[in-house]
Amino acid sequence: MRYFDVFNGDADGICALHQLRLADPADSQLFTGIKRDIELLGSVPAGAGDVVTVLDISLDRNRAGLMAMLERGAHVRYFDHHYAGPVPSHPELEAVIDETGALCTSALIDRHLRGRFRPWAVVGAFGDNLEQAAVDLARVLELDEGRLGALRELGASLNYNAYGSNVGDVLVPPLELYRIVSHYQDPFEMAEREPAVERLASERKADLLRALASRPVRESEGADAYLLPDAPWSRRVNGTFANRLARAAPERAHAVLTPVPGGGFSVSVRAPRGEGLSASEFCRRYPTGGGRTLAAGIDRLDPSRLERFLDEFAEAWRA
Ligand SMILES: [Mn+2]
Repeated sequence: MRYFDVFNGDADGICALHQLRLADPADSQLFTGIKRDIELLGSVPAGAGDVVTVLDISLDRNRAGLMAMLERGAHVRYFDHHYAGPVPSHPELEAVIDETGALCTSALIDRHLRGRFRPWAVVGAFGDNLEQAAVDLARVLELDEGRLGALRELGASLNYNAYGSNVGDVLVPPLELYRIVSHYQDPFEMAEREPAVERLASERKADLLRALASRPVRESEGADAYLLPDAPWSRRVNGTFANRLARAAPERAHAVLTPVPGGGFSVSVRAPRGEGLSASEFCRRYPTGGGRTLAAGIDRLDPSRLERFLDEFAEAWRA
């Protein structure tokens, strides 16, 4: 029997897998990528007798790969909170999917493990910008503001590393970042003494300062859209900047567009809190769009559709 772990290379995906493997160590083959590399299951050669664990990547975007490995006889455990579409019913598939927008994959794993590695679930939730979920998870830990802040910063830094249009844009390849994380039992220790974390935090802050100097390219009643310059730093900070904007003005919608090599734009969308159109509903109107309730994205927006996108985004959440 072989084990395959397939996970999103962001904070939530990494912290979800780390909790699982702290509880149940296995010599597994790892498959991951940057945020936009989510169609991962097609390349996993699992078959009869193998166990595949899939964390924090959209089932809808991996449906073909999932069905193929189930047909080959693999057993699949699937935990996620992105838009899934219809979940196939198959005796070899265990799926825990939560699309309410309130929980992240690290929180689903925390529930599965009855809170055994709770501080890592808090890191994953902060990484996904789910402030309320993170604070709720942290309550039983009775952390002071400084310690809670350390987990928030660690989540933000791990998450920041996952953005970029290719592995060359990011500071640490996601697989390597997972391996670094996997050496730490205690996230506070990692936050304090891991050089990679220190580097990610300082680069994140520098990139964010550059982004915060930009003005919206389109402002409307309930929505602001930003267009960052064509540079690796702006592709890295795209999601971090969108999260910052959403925290500063949660009642508004935000879009951050960044040119990508080869043409077009990568887009991060944050929906206003509360009822109404979700970010993933909006993004799925475009080819290569998808995500979750409050945070979603478009992997590549065709340049010819830029003006129309800005109009449609301005209209989407008009009061
Ligand atoms: Mn997630």
